[in-house]
Amino acid sequence: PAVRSLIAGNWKMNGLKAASSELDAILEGAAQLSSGVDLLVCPPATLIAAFADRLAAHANSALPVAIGAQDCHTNAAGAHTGDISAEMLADAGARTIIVGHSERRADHAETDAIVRTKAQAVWRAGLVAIVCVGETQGERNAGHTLDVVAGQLAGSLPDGATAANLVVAYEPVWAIGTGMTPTAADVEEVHGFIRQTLTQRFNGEGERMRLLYGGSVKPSNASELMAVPHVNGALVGGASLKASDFLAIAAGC
Ligand code: G2H
Repeated sequence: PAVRSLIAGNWKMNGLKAASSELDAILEGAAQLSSGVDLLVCPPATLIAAFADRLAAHANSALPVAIGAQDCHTNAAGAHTGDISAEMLADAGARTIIVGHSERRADHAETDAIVRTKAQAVWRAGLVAIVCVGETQGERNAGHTLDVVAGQLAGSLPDGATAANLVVAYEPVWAIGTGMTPTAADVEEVHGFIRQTLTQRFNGEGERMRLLYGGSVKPSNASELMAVPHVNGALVGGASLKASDFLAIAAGC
């Protein structure tokens, strides 16, 4: 089935208030994109409310752009110093939340069970979850890529996922921020496997879920990666910080 593409920018821990000029440039460029592409900008939490307000105030209210977040706590509120709930992010104007990024899994010891609970928290707040999976270099070298991805999908995705509430991002850990990318054939193998797994578990919904590739996506490699079967967009880190690069990636789908 035809699936709209999604180009999601994960700004990670980058961006001060002055970066709203990049958002403005993205909003201007978005009007020029083909109608089959949606854009998502996930700035640090400190900028979400301001970015959402800026998007809402834009003269063109039909822009295919949304603001998202990079993580959330599992609970809605409570004694969790420094944490932010999905409900708070929704209140600030986020429409989508990334959960289980490999940097969260590595830096904050997030297990599949935690990621699954976070995805449920995202849904509790009425938002869309982007759940990330992907193997390390060692796991790929050992020939375990599909086993690792299968385990992460089984453990990180809650029951009740639909094409409307879940996006899956395949991000090989060794390709993140390194400039190295898997070959198109490698991406096709993993995305085909993810599609098959999602369809077995979620039936027709799994056929229509958006599957993003992430890891060193940039304007020069985006069109080749986006043309791979079962790649429905990209999760872009470093290259999403510059509006012109982010828009060039979106133009390549
Ligand atoms: C992978 C990606 C965005 P980058 O983490 O999630 O980052 O494009 O910088 O490799």
